Amino acid sequence: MIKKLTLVLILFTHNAYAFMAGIDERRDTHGELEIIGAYIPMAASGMMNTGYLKFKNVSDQKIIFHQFTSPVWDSIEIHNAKMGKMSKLVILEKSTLELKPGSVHLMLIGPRRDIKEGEEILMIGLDYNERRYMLKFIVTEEAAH
Ligand SMILES: [Cu+2]
Repeated sequence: MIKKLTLVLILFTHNAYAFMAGIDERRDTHGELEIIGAYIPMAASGMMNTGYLKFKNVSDQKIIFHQFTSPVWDSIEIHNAKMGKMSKLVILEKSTLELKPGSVHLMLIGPRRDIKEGEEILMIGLDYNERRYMLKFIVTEEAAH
């Protein structure tokens, strides 16, 4: 029940944001991609932040991201488990893709300000059809070492 509520909230915020930002509604996602449990753990001092989440593509077409942006970082890279930069992120039709520690992740580079635990941070993912997907992350406590 809580998960359903969260999803509704994200969709509502998405539409409101799209409206405010003047994003072309025809390029909006219309719920074909679910964003589950997106989080950014606090990093140890001097370490870069990373973003994790699970994508669920409920549409019958693959979604290929090639860019992620956020007002909080200068750039966001898609990295594989060995910190190698990937040019794209493919989420096959009717399937899920999880970005998690020790695997594919988003590398958040060049922070423009400090972040704090419990904060919500927005990111925009851009796919090859130039469609924008809004991702909402929550900042969590630093992962145990
Ligand atoms: Cu990395």
